[in-house]
Amino acid sequence: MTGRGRYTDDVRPNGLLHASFVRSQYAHADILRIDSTQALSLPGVIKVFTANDLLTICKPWTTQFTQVPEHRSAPQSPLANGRALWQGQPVAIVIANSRAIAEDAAALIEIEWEPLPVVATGAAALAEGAPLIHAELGSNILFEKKLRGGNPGAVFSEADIVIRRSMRFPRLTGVPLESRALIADFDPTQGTLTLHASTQVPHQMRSVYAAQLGLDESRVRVIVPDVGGGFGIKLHTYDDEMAVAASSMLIGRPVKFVSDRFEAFVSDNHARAHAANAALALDQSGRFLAFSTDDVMEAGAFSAYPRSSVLEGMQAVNQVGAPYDALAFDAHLRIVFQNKPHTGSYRGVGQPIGCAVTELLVESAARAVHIDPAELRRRNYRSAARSGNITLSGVDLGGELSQEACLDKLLDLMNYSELRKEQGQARLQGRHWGIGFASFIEATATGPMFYGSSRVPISASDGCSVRLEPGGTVSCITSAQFQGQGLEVALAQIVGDALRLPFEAITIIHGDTAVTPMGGGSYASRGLTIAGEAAMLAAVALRQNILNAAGELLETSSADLELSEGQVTVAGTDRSVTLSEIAFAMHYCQHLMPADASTDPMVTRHHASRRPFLVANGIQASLVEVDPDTGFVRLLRHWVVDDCGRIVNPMLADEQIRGAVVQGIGAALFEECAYDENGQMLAATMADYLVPMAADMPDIEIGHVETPVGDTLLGTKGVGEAGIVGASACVANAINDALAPFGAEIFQLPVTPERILRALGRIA
Ligand code: SMO
Repeated sequence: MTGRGRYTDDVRPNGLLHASFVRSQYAHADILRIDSTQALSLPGVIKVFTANDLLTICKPWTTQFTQVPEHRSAPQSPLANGRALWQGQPVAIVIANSRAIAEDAAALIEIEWEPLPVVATGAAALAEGAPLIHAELGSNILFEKKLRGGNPGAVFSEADIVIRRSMRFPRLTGVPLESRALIADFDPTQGTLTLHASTQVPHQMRSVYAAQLGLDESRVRVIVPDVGGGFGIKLHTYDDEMAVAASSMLIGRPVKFVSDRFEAFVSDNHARAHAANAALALDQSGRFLAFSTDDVMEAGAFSAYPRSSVLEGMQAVNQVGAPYDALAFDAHLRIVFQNKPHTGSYRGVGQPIGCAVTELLVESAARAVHIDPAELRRRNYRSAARSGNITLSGVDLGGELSQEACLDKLLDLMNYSELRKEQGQARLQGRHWGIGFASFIEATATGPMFYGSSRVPISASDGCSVRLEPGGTVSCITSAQFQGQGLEVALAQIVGDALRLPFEAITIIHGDTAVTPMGGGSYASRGLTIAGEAAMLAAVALRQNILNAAGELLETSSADLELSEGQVTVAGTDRSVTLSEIAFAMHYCQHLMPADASTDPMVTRHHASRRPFLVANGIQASLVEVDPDTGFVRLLRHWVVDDCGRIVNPMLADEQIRGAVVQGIGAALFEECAYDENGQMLAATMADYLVPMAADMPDIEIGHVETPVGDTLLGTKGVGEAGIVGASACVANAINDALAPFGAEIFQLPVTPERILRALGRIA
């Protein structure tokens, strides 16, 4: 608001050059000839590079990890090498004195193309005789998995009722306000590469760049200025970014690339893109017996690097039915290549799909058995005491969930029974209100994602150094990476609390691999729980050092000392020493401290979660009004009750939930990376890819159930994705509830006015 933010694009090193890309206009085509003559003759153009130029210093990469051998991808280069595999794939990079010149020059590059048959959908990828995107892999299947629990065949065939629905969830993308941005600065005199990057994962990026460019990690430094949103888009390493780094190495000058909005839509990773045939078997009394899903997910042309395109699919199937007890489970997942941008992480990673598949089935079942949907959920919620911690799909929930407490709180918050009456009255007046629910679990605070695979440099831990400054304030240097969540506020609270200092006395430093401890960074709702625990451990250790030093100054045992705001006192006396006196002693009089006393003014601690994740849970509800003449949906109210363990900062927790709910509403009603059958994107502008607007959004009321995690100091679980996991399902259910009197149901997102009118039979 004061104009003092500093984003990657605001960084302007001396000698800076600018990059622009020529991107493939075709979804699938051979590149016969590239002619850069005219482009190179434009004044201000420094270089034009194509695939082979960069391959001299940048190795191709293949996404793989040893723990999932059935996952396959193909080698990818910074620039399309002889063949383009999606519309938007970078083919040539122009380096010039200004971005404008680089763009003008890019337009002068002539490319002769030989278009190839396009695989534009998941179904097309699996069709008999489909063109192969990577012939050497022998099929278009990137990953296939079958999961089974109990005896689903028998349970489904003997069940009283089976709800079967075919569901469609489109490609989405994260649309961070700040697009992807990178400045690569290779210094040939030092052999060092410095990157200013808009990323969620500085240490991962350092590792990946070093490996691909043949540099030692100690020669690569990633600095992250302010980040204007990441949402998972900024977890991956992109071919165009690697091309920028390679170009800087070849030229020996800094090169900046800032993605414009149009190229963001065809080069940022996409996500979701599921077609699922799903079923729920239940008996007449409404007891759930089995869930199944057969999910075909789009991967795009390559598996995202280095985190792959697999996690979205796995979580989309293994969370189906997770909140409920059942006897059997059956899932089939196929993730397939097609000529589109790769799919990868986007806030929630598959969980919004697992939730939607489950919860859309549950409310269809409620209508079929004429049981109130809240009551039907209550009857079927899983109980660890009864069923253990592990779901039929193999997800370890780690203990009892608090689903009934969340439901009770939600029904109270929304005044449910009253609301149902109002809904009935509204209907009498010709107003079609719908109420929908979605129970959800959220796998948070991801620890060891790939179980120590040496190939994937993703750390299960985060680290924090705390330093007592000479004046008695504290600096907190964290491996957490901020992208607008407000995590720095929560870390300052944690450190301040442990050291009895006011919030203002804590300075947070982050976002520089040369300065901070190493750690995983920000994704999977892990920042507070992993990096916050590290900060807590470091602050507790520094507190002990402060007491040790104070003990020397006061000539007493540290066990007799009490730390209060800005001073240490001998318990039960008025003898005290101020924190700045202690700090002075720790910094300038260390030589007077006994050599064997721990009085270091700076300590570092790391925290690694030993579990793959901590499972949070909650429930959402939505009230909508549907106009059956226009198909327009008005969002009236939205409620969330979430259990993310102990809450450190209620305002931040609530706003994380609200922001993510809004993104989930976007997926429910507006957003779709629409493509035609030639793999041409139809929605590559903000006028076509509709993100939710503030004025369209309902008030979002939030409640919490707090079940602290037992084995950490903080007791927190993640909260950053809870909102998006449940919101789409909940809004879609509310619309289906409004449409129920018409006998219409919709199982395709986004639920647009057109789809509503079609479901109502008002248009063909
Ligand atoms: S999609 Mo998140 O940044 O793990």
